[in-house]
Amino acid sequence: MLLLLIPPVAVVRARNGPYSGPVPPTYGYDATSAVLQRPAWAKPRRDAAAASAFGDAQPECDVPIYSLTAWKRAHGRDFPDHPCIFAADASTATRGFAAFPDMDRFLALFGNETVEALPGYAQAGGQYCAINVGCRVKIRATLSDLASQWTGALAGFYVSQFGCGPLCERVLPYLGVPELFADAQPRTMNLLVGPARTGLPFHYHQRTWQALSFGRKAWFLVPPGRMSDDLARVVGPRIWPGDGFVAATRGVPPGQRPLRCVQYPGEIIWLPENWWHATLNLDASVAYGQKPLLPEPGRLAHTPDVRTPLLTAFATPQANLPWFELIEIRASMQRSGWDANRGLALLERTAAALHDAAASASSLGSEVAVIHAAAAFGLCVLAGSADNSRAKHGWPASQVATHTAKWRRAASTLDNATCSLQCAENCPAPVADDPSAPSVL
Ligand SMILES: O=C(O)CCC(=O)C(=O)O
Repeated sequence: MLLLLIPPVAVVRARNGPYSGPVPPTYGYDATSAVLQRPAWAKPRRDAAAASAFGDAQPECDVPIYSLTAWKRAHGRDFPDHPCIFAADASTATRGFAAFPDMDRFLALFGNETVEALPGYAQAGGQYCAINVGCRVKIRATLSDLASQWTGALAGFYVSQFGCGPLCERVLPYLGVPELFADAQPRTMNLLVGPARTGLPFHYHQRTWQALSFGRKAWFLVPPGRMSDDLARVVGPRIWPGDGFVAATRGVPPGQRPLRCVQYPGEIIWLPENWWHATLNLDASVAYGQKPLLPEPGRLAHTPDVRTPLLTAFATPQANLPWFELIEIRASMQRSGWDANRGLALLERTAAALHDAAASASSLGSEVAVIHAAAAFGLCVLAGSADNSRAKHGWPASQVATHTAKWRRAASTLDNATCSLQCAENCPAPVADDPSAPSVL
């Protein structure tokens, strides 16, 4: 069946009512005694002698790896005040861990569910799709149809659900909540399904835990408020997919690159609030988790001996109103009463920074094609935003057109295919060889 390109308004609506499908198989997880007989596929974390998944001589995980049981013994119900991994054992395992040994099994169970998927660059923690422009690059299809094109046209299209839609409702009975988090009221549920090389660009939010059923997932972390301009240029918060920037982090020390950790099946990652994070699936994977409220406000363990060393390499404070914070940029335009000159200047600054960061991709050792696609998408979004302000807030048409034509031309030159998707009929011909190509951008 052909996949449809859909307008941004289509939303998968959650079905109400309890799950009434077949009882999930348990595959060795004995729910009554909570004893996990590790299935054969649940390989141990890693062989100490094995090469790092990041391809350099540095440790594969910069954050502590705890036994959940030992953490609980030491800290009771307090959550860690720093990012960590809880190692796979009976205390982290759920039926989901045991029931989905691989993507084939997951698709056999849930492939008929309709899902929405976006390329990594359009996920962006919602930013680039949240400024009233809409993501034309979103697709809606059954999970099986989507998966059939993961090695082709839809490589990079990732299912990331943070509200519980039909797929999540059917998967939920297979999942459990590890004891440490069982008392905490969840704000939202995470369900992420994708092939290797998918993931989310850097973003941050409230505290979160996330378990992995199968596959390996690389996490990149930057402490709260410490996304410096230099770091941002490498990792392109909100917009560069992990497969765009990962090569640029190879062999570089933390601080000049994010902290990193590879999560393995059955492990849980914990992130306190406001830690910047991005992901890159190293294999096809299914992950699930929750963003919990604390059992009691403020109950984070106080462990400066662990937390402080994780922060020290990131000394530079985060830039004020950085180019990547589109929601903040939009709020600033709103505060100025949608003043056209100020708004266009802000969008121009954002477009220029985006373009400059894309232009430095090759010198940084990033994956140029991936970064250029992301930047092309972003420039189209900025142009769409200016057009919307013309229509809604009376920005002068000729002034807007001068800027948007330039941004769209730059988008087309960076990646014409992505420009055609997001700028659609407004995407001009590329001008790669034009020496008078936009100098501002
Ligand atoms: O698992 C992923 O790919 C991303 C999850 C994430 O970033 C989140 O839950 O906020």
